[in-house]
Amino acid sequence: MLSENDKENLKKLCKENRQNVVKMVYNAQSGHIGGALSAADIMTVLYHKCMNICPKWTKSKDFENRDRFVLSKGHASSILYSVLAQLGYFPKEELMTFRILGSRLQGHPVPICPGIDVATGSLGQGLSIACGIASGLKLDKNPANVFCLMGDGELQEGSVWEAFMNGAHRKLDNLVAIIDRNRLQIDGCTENIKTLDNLAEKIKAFNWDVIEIDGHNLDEIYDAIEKAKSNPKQTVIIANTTKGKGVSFMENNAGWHGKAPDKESYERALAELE
Ligand SMILES: Cc1ncc(C[n+]2csc(CCOP(=O)(O)OP(=O)(O)O)c2C)c(N)n1
Repeated sequence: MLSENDKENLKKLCKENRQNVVKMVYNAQSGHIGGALSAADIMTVLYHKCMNICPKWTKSKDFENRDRFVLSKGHASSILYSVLAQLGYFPKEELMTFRILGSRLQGHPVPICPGIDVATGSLGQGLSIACGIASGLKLDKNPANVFCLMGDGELQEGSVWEAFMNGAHRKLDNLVAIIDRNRLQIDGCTENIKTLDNLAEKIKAFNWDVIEIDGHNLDEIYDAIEKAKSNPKQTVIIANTTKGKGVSFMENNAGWHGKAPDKESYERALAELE
């Protein structure tokens, strides 16, 4: 359980992260808002409360043993950059270089950016990469955990299921996969495009433990991640979320998947996030 103090701090950080996402995409006039806002609470709790990381660690035992993160839904990079800036991986001012040619904050994450280990964005690959990292860490007897955030539309890629099979075969109890179950993908509802329900049963059939939560409830996010970390079996957290969460006219609207706001929408969005 999070303390009341923790929760208050996290709420402020979540709010700042949502504001940053909107500002970055507006400033760049391109980027993915909906799936960044749906993942904002998950990313804030994960990075601020659950991961063993520190921007100051370099080439040390601590650095070797740091937890790893793979943003499989790489298009939601703005939320990852915002969290990394909060933690001090780079100055917050750099957020406004998002998607500008030559910036370290490219539209999809690349390891030239401090705090990022893996280039992602081609959907369907992240869980395989996370399985590889988790296998390597186990071989090295390294105690680090690996976290991988996936989109639900992304699960329609067959390679994800190959990775589920692999993770169970290799007994990767150091791997936690989190699914941002916002039920929308680029052009509509996941259930209309290629149904995923009953998702928990499907994943359990691949021999993973499943924890299902409200992905906007800070306590539930924290408890699920902590439980998954100590679970002696590979775990998937299905986080039920709302795409565009926090901005009423973006919520549950696939049209805001990858669209930049104009000045009026930008001002309305920021007013709602105040
Ligand atoms: C292999 C691949 N195909 C297509 C795309 C383009 N694309 C970017 S985001 C997206 C939709 C992803 O939906 P989902 O995984 O549900 O993400 P979320 O709704 O959380 O943003 C698509 C098709 C891509 N990045 N990679």
